[in-house]
Amino acid sequence: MSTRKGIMRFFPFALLTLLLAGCGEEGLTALDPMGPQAQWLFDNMMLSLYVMALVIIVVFTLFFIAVIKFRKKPGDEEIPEQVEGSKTLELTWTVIPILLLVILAVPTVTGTFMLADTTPSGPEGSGDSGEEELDEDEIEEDGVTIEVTGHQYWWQFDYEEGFTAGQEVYIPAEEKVEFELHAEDVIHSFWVPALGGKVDNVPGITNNLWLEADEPGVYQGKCAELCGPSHALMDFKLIALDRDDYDAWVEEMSQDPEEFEPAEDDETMANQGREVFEQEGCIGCHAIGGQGSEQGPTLTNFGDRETLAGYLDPTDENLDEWIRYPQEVKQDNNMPGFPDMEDEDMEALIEYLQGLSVQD
Ligand code: HEC
Ligand SMILES: [Cu+2]
Repeated sequence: MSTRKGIMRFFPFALLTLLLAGCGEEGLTALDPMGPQAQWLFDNMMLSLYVMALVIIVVFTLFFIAVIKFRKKPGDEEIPEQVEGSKTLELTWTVIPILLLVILAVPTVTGTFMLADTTPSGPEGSGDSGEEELDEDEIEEDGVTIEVTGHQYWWQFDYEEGFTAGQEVYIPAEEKVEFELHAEDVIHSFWVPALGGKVDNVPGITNNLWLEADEPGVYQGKCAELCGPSHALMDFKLIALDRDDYDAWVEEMSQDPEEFEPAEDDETMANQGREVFEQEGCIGCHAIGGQGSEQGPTLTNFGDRETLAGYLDPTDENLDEWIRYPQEVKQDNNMPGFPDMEDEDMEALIEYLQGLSVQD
């Protein structure tokens, strides 16, 4: 084999390496677990990897020993002694795989029950201390359950306190949080790789999932079920806050609708923007502070968004482009464009939307 051929043989592997390098999108990895569920998945993956590696090493070592030791040597003319059947060997290669399967099955089965119990933990955390049992009533009161609805191509999060958030789901850190998954139109899948496995959002069905973040932070989420032309852009964020900050956020989000209106002074840009928002019919699809329709993502805390439409930087320029030509930014999404909006109106509208914040 020429050197050149040798190199060509490795070409597919080189290509694969390049492809796999693409798997490094910021925060979208299950190999850096940031919560107990993700940790469990990771540990199980490593366990099965070790078991498989062990099997491969043992089998291939025996195979090569056999091939090398018993190959035909110069001068070997006679057929060697033929051995058939060996009870010891048969038993060995039956019992060892059974043991290996048990080693894999025990953590898998116990973990499956652990994953299936989606009861939220409340502020006590998920540590399974005996005391937790005693406080069960309290836990039910304090534990956080969030309804998640997948839409083409955005996410809606309904909280028990009665308010709605769009695109970004806030949870308290160090607590087991329950998610009830629904879909409005087609099947989507809710996935925060750093925190746990994905579970499908299926129209007409409620699926349950729990996740816990070990520490406060912003975690990248993604729709993991092909749901249409803009499926790949159906990203979201999971934002874990300390319990106190989370409680403060919930309180801000639950305020009366009037609290989200710009101050009374008619001259401000934000006030003009609010008028444009009503006149152009944005309010027919977007609610703010619970006021308006929820056909599109709620904009109550739009000014706090990490992204625009799930994946863009929320700059004024991007917002302008989005409002005028949403179909070019996110193909097939359900927002109509406003290409002819007056610059002055647009400026006021942007000012108003960017100012919608519930954080200091
Ligand atoms: C017919 C319903 C409809 C109307 C009218 C509408 N929108 Fe939307 N809007 C949507 C939908 C649906 C989305 C989600 C698109 C996606 O990401 O798939 C959206 C997304 C947005 C977003 C991004 C939200 C986020 O969280 O990133 C902004 C901002 C927005 N719209 C502003 C406006 C403004 C301003 C107007 C009025 C000028 C308006 N919309 C009119 C349906 C509508
Ligand atoms: Cu989707």
